[in-house]
Amino acid sequence: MNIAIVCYPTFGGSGVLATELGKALAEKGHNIHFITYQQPVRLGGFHANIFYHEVSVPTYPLFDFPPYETALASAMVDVINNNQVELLHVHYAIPHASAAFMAKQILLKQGKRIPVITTLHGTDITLVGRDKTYRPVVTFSMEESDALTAVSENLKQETYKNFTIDKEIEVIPNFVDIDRFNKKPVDVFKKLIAPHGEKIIVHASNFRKLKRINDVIQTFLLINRNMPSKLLLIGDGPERNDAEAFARSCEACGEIKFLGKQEQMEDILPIADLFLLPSEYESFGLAALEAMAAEVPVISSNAGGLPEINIQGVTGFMSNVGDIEDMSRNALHVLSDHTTHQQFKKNAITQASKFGIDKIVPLYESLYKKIIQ
Ligand code: GMT
Repeated sequence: MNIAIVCYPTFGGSGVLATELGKALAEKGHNIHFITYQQPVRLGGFHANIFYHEVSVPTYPLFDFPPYETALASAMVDVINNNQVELLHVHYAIPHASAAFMAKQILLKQGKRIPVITTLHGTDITLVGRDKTYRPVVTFSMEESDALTAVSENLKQETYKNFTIDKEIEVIPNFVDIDRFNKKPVDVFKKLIAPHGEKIIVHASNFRKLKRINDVIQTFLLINRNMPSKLLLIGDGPERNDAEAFARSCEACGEIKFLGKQEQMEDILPIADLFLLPSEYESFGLAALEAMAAEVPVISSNAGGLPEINIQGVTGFMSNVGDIEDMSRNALHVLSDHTTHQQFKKNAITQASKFGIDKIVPLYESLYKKIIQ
């Protein structure tokens, strides 16, 4: 099949998932055309079946806000017309689903019918999309998509709760390439970070408010009081400066490292003993799934779709949002006993395998076939 994929190219989970999906489909022989304003972060390397089309948005003195959505719709029309594209798959509703609707209408006028699949990822529904500024357009473009998918059962329910739509939503969960994350050996790298055998705790996100970075640091401080440990914070975003200032004010600041944006998560995650994700909301929590694929147990909040991947007392533990005492108690429980920790590590990868690339990508392929027909 010839498929066009539209996503955010940055470090957000929706862009990561869309890029990994495109790469997996290309491996299976499909031609994939990425349409975005920048090369997606996980799209390094050359692949004969992958094509990247950059959307450029010219500036003009009249524009305070250059019209990206218009430029995107025009790019969609151009790529579809010139590359025998059979299907347009957009990730994250805003503004991709409405730009896709516009492109579809333009192509219809030219006598070409192009089906559109919209995949909902999270904040496009739960935070930004439900805001009245965007709601009518998001509602309309969801209805007009030929198929609508959500990355978790929780997100499907949230969508029906927040929007009046009749469209059926198919849940296709996020996936992970287990072989890539389950790398060994890691001892030399681990020794560099934790020379005295300290436990390594990792958090990765785009440092937005809803990730509750302060909870990450405070949970770590409670752990660190009882157990020699190091905290690695991966990623960047609006909360990073405040979080760094807070970390510097703590007595354990020497044990906290901000690594910034990292592309090779598969090199870092395997050295972790525990992954922390105390978010206010996660539709799914792809970062936690990638950690589990690297055999890392997860201490998370119980918000949104997290209970669909992190199994209480099996792959890690979940606590109410903000309950840092409970999170640190659970972390110490998992880390303080070698046998328990080993069992949780095994359970984590077993659970991650249920979301293996080999199981989930075929679900997208069958949906594509159905929609194209
Ligand atoms: O929350 C983020 O860090 C980014 C955001 C995005 O859309 O780029 O992530 C959402 O999509 C991911 C991939 O489907 C999910 O794993 C995240 O849970 C979801 N984030 C939220 O719901 C807050």
